[in-house]
Amino acid sequence: MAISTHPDRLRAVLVGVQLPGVSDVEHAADLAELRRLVHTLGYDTVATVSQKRTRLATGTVLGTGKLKELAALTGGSGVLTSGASDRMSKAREKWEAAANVEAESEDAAVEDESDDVEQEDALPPSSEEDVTAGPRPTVVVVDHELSPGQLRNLEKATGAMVLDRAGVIVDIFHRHAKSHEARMQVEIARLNYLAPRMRESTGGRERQQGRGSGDSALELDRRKIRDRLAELREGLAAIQKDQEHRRSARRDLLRVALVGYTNAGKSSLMRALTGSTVLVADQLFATLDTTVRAMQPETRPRILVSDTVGFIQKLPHDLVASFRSTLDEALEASLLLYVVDASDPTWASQLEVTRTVLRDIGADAVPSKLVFNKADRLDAAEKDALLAQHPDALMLSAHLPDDVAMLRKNIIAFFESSMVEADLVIPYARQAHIREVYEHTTVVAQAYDESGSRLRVRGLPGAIAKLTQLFQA
Ligand SMILES: Nc1nc2c(ncn2[C@@H]2O[C@H](COP(=O)(O)OP(=O)(O)OP(=O)(O)O)[C@@H](O)[C@H]2O)c(=O)[nH]1
Ligand SMILES: [Mg+2]
Repeated sequence: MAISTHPDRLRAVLVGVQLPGVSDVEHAADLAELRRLVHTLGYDTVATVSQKRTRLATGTVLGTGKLKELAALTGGSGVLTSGASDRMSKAREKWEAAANVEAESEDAAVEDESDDVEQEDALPPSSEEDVTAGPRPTVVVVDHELSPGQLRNLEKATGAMVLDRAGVIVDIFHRHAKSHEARMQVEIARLNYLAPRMRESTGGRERQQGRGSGDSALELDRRKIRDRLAELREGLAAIQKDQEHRRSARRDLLRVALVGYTNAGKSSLMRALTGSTVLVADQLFATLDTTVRAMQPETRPRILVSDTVGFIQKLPHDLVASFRSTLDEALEASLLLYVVDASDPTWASQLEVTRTVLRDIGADAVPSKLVFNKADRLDAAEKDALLAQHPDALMLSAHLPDDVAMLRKNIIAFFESSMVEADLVIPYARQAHIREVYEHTTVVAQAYDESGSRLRVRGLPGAIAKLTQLFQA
């Protein structure tokens, strides 16, 4: 799979429509998040075009007046006549070349929007933006899912490359995926995202002229995608079977998973708890691979910690589905730590996104603890207010060793509370298996008699039942 080679620091304009039921604050937060996503992709946001509407306009998302305003920034015509340029923008050419997508053109249906003019309350642009300095922006990023037709219409009217939120996320995933498995998962999501956007191009003139029938060329592309998807799914299934194996071997171990919104600090806590060197970065979706490590210093029995991919609002469904191993990791943990960036004013809605995704896969039955991270950025009053609201939550900073020690104690206490004590008799002939006892339990006392060694152990009921069975056999 080709690696995207985005030109450095293209200039982008963000487009958002504030729909009914979305407050000004929420809308601003959505756009701020999109700006961070776009930044992660390596683009600078130089302007934001935002509009209040009762619904998204079918043809271009924006109303006619706002579309003109947008086009004035990018240097496009701002109109959707069939005479508008069909040529791809330079930025899209590069993007599509990097993405291995066929260059296409089309005459998407242009819808009449005359009845669609509504209030056009522009939100004040953020102060960081300066559209007048430097070259014109060549990328338009829309904070909504666009149909393939809307995307093409917007490209025609603006002369810029247009991406929607899902496209941005898919692209970040594509660039950050490291392991073989994550790369396969991302490619599946990416092909699923791209396939319908190719479908719309049936009948493109250039295509028909250049390659014979547009339909058959498209059919060929579609078949290629279908074949590749089948191949990827097969490969992924094989990897996942392998992983299931490993996971089932870990089933009786003590496992805690760090879950939460992207950038909450999961990997930072993973590092602090396990001494591992997983990537920590002030980026969205820094982590796309699930990592499992033993908590350090090691406990008896060992406690395994998993770092997982972060969530985000409006995460394309295919992407969620493709990160199955992260979700499985969460499902099989005995304890979920919901990590929240307490310094982010939108932490509550971020937590809700995490809860919803995990509820959808049935992981809400797993015992969990709320962890307010980045507490070093809060003052005492802010911390007190949060704890008053959530008395059971832990308030800490991944950067403070004392706080991490406190979290560690809490994790250990959680497992302690679900452990039971039992006696195991290990016949002398079976001493080779004693290692497994130490792996899964804490040995409280040990004695020897004629039947073998007698161990008083503490462990999870499931692990003790298995060991008892092992030594009775
Ligand atoms: N001030 C402060 N910054 C933190 C804390 N924990 C993490 N950070 C910073 O927050 C950013 C994101 O941290 P990560 O640990 O990569 O977050 P993550 O949840 O793994 O993010 P993704 O992998 O992108 O989902 C980094 O710049 C960290 O240094 C904290 O307790 N205090
Ligand atoms: Mg991470």
